[in-house]
Amino acid sequence: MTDTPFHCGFVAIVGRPNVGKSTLMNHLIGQKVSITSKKAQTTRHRVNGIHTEDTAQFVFVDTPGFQTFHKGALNEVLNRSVKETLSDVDCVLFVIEAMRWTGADKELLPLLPKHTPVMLVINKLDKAKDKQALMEFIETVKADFAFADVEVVSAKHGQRLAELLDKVRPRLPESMPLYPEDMVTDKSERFLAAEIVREKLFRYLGEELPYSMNVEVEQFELDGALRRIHIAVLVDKEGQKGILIGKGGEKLKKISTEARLDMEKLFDGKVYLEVWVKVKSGWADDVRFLKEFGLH
Ligand SMILES: Nc1nc2c(ncn2[C@@H]2O[C@H](COP(=O)(O)OP(=O)(O)OP(=O)(O)O)[C@@H](O)[C@H]2O)c(=O)[nH]1
Ligand SMILES: [Mg+2]
Repeated sequence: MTDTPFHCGFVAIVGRPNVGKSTLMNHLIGQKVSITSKKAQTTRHRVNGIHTEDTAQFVFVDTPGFQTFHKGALNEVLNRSVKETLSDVDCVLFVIEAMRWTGADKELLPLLPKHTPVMLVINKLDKAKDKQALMEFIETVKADFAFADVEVVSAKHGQRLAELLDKVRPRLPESMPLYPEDMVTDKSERFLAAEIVREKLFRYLGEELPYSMNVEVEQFELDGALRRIHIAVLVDKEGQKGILIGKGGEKLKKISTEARLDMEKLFDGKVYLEVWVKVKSGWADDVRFLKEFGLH
């Protein structure tokens, strides 16, 4: 019998906002550890998602969508996070949307590493109805960069993810696993709890509002099998507080209930969750404040 060597390595997932990077990572690891939404720039923190097989361990690094169109302290911090990730991985998944090869995608090409394999991952395959047009689209994109490989997937519908893993696996270096086999993320439950609340803000509030809010865990306690979690949502202005709370407290209640259900699923146990709102002004452009939240 020959011993198959174990492979383990880091795989960065990068791309412009909203192409489906976080959805892809969640489906690759089979658990929802990175938040997703229809709005661009949902992801603000790097999140590692771990997928372990008999002979390989993939450590995916989900990154914030890279963009330079809107300047500001927050974007600079997010973009730096992407650049740092790219310098230190074994393989890169460069994600784009099927049939959309935009200026914002191309902007990222100069940042891609030269000595690390970069795979082109064309997501949202379910939206591309015309096969011939898709083939031509792939050729157009391939002409712009020396990709190590190409795969077409639908993250949301779990299509062709096994094929993608097959292409990434041989790129991982020979190494012992870095994490226990049942571990799906390196992030703490405390971090994940705050992220889940942030996801609900993105899902249930209007276009602009969630970007000016932040979320802070004020208490996280284990009481037997029960987790007691208190979370504050920090808003810029008094008026935003009213919108978030909603008529008769309905909106905040919906947000907390959905967040609690997601936490119970992810933590596999009962959660007692309290969410409240605090006013804090001017955070979006205050780098010092971003640092307090570990975003630097
Ligand atoms: N139709 C379709 N939609 C998808 C697919 N994958 C992701 N989406 C949707 O695309 C939107 C963005 O998904 P995210 O995973 O949050 O995208 P992201 O690239 O992580 O975005 P940022 O974190 O903002 O950069 C969500 O509404 C997803 O449901 C897919 O395969 N097909
Ligand atoms: Mg994301």
